[in-house]
Amino acid sequence: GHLGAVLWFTGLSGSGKSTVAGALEQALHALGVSTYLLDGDNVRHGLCSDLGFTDDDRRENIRRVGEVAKLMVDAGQVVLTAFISPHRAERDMVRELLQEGQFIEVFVDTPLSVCEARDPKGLYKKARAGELKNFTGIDSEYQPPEAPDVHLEGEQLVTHLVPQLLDVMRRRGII
Ligand code: GGZ
Repeated sequence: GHLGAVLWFTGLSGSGKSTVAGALEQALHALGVSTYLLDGDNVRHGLCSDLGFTDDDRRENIRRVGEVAKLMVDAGQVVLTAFISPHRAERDMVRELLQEGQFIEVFVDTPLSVCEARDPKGLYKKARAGELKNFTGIDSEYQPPEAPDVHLEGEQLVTHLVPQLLDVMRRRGII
């Protein structure tokens, strides 16, 4: 069996949060661990479809995701979340919602220059052109974690990053 926990991925748009979380999810499934991945794709179209990207809206987005993650952890799930979650205060708020050891903050540390070069959806280009306002890293702040539980070098391959995460989960007795 396994214990409920949240692996909270934070990082810039294009940093690789969803990619790493998705690869971890595959590895966990192979071990028989039941998981759920929360990200913008399944949250911002439904639960948070009324929210945009002002500081207040991002705060409310993260608050709701935190509360949902807490319910899922109570149900024994391993929850993976992939949101920019740019503010320390909100990430700390989610940490406070959960029991000691149930919240694992994973910083996907990919330099802005690399995220911008990747620009998979062309959003950085739009932000630089002034067509997209409040874009994280351009004209909206990203506050990097000061003491993340896991600090990933986001430029490395997922095949290298996933084992690091599995190790942390084993050491914490989650799997
Ligand atoms: C940042 C934005 C913005 C702005 C749209 N700023 O790379 P993506 O496209 O797929 O992921 C980004 C996603 C960020 O949503 P989150 O819910 O993770 O943000 S937060 O945690 O701050 O609430 C990006 C897209 O939405 N996107 N506009 N202005 N990212």
